[in-house]
Amino acid sequence: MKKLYLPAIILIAFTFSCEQKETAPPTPMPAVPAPNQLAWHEMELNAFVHFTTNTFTGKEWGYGDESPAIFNPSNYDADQWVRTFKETGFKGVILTCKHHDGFCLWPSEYTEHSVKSSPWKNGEGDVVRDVADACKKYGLKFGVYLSPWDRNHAEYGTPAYVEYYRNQLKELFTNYGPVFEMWFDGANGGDGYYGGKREKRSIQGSTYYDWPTTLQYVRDMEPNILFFSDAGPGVRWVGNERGVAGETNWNTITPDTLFAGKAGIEKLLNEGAENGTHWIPAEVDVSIRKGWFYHAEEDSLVKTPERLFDIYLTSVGRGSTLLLNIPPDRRGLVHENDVAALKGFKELLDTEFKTNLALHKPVYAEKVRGEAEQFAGKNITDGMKDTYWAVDDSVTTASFEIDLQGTHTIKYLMLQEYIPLGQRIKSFTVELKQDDEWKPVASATTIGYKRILKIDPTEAQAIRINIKESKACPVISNVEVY
Ligand code: FUL
Repeated sequence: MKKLYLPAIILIAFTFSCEQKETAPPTPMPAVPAPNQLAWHEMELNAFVHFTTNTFTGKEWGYGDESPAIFNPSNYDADQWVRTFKETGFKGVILTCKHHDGFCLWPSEYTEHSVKSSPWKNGEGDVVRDVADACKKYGLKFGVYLSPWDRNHAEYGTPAYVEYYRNQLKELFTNYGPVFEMWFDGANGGDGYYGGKREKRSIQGSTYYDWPTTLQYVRDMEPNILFFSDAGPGVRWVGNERGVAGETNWNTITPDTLFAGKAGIEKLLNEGAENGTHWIPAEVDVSIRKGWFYHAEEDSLVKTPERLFDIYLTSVGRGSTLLLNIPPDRRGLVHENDVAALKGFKELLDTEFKTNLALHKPVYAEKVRGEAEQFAGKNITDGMKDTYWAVDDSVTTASFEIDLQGTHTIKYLMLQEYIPLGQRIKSFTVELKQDDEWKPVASATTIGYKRILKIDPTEAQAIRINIKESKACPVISNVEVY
């Protein structure tokens, strides 16, 4: 009997000694993304759709007295919108189910101010249904914008309106889900139609809506929902509508320092806070046109593919998600000029980022966490998002080189931290090897989910990244070179 036990004892001892040698992964930073935030980062490109009576009046903010009779698209096709977004690389759609004018794009049972009072489809139409269905058909995620400010509603400013708002959330979340993101717009201009009173109404932005109760109400219906507002809690506003995230862009921020509508915090929203207590990344919302709604006079002002590409670099390329607004026209179609711009943008992305010159190329990292294979430099170029290179806890400066195996012209460099462990890197530099000389070509600050650097086209055989400053040991999951 004793003899039989011996191999088992050896095996246990061996396993135990292996376990002893195993190097533990870096401890996560105090703030890390929740699973729904991580999934949101990976979407990168979402479409925003602004459509309501404004499309027919030419306004940007309807007063609230617009007749539902004017909402009557002649050639409406929500399938065309979502198909276009799918074909041009978008992963989600957020629809203005109700903008500030209060007109509802679905037949809400709580108001007559909706598509059911419009001649369009004899009052039987439902834009929210069509977009949600098209999203399912094309495999895009669906999100809703329901303006808290309502210039039509007679009871706006009283507790009864807050109940109305929650009832509408219930309709949207129970009938049209799943919903991945909920957009709470902070805008409130005060004056409006308000059931015929035509007056100015002021609310206390930080308390009137009792957001904690409303958010919990939504979470009970959609546990994975991500809330956008100036202050999060899921995703924060980037602080401008120009398509520009901070060159330094921390995903962390301290929510106490913010609340929707608070003035003077644009820089904080734009850059985040290095020591922020919560993971609340910035979303970059910008329109393909001058306005958020379609206006025929802006047909010639649609952003060019090159401009959209630049915006991509200052949003996705700075670790944010781009929410690009593409407003349908009075026919109820994405206009030809917008379709052409989106196709051109997609072509540019496909051309500029066609061949990753670093994929599967050798990586030399002088420091590796515990000398362990699991954290080796090769993880940076293996094309897998869940493997990463890391160094020992005490190390906050480190370099690695990628051998490009031949001479290539380099135009872009893309880096990704392994953000499930948090955002760490504060600054880094890039050098390219030409013949036997290392030449500095770029320096930058944060990386986060993704950082893309555009560099003057330069011939090189190798690339070296020097991490100069990091909050904790750097953890890099991916580097691509184009
Ligand atoms: C702003 C709104 O006032 C605009 O009309 C638009 O909806 C934009 C996305 O957000 O706050």
